[in-house]
Amino acid sequence: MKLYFSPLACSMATRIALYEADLPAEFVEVDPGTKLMRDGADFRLVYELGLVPVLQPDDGGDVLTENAAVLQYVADQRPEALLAPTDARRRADLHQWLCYIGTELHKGIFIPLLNPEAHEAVKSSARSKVASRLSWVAKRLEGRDYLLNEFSVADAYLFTVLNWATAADVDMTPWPAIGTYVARVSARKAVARALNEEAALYAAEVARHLAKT
Ligand SMILES: N[C@@H](CCC(=O)N[C@@H](CS)C(=O)NCC(=O)O)C(=O)O
Repeated sequence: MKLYFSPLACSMATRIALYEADLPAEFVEVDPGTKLMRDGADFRLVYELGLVPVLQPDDGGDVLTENAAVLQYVADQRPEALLAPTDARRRADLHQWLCYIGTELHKGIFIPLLNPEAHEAVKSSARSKVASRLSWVAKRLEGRDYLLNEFSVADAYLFTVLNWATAADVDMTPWPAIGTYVARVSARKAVARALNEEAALYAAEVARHLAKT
């Protein structure tokens, strides 16, 4: 498998899933600003929208896009890693959380707050949703270690998105259950490895941009 990713972007969830499942993969870095890969090739020739994650499965078929689809596909490549439930009801619970994270948190809150070009009205609308959307997550996590009790790809995605809180100026202190959860997830070996590697790649990406200015 080949994962097209940008450092510390939502694609980090798939790196976490790959490490959790101990699946071999090639990682291809995409600069989110220029849409170029490290060899200078245009990522938009891989996926015309220029969004990560993109996964090239080993089956020679089309690339796979969208976090919810990519994460479930990776989980299904190594069922014994138990990263996604197999029975229909529990798989629907997983799907529910992947959609919630993707729409209510990732796109609904964090993308507008992280976008320096977003109009203040857009940011203000995103800020107005923070308390309700994170309270719902915190309520779910009370008395549970992970969203579905056991670690799943939904936790890989939620952790990746919550990792943007400082950069987005989202204060998490009203939700101690989320703080405890983030500490629990970041203590996992696969998660710590993914985060350390992507933080180093992100720092290198920033340095390359600064060198050009
Ligand atoms: N709906 C897509 C969204 C993916 C997405 O927004 N990726 C961001 C990184 S977190 C990206 O590639 N942004 C670059 C851009 O907007 O040009 C999914 O869930 O996979």
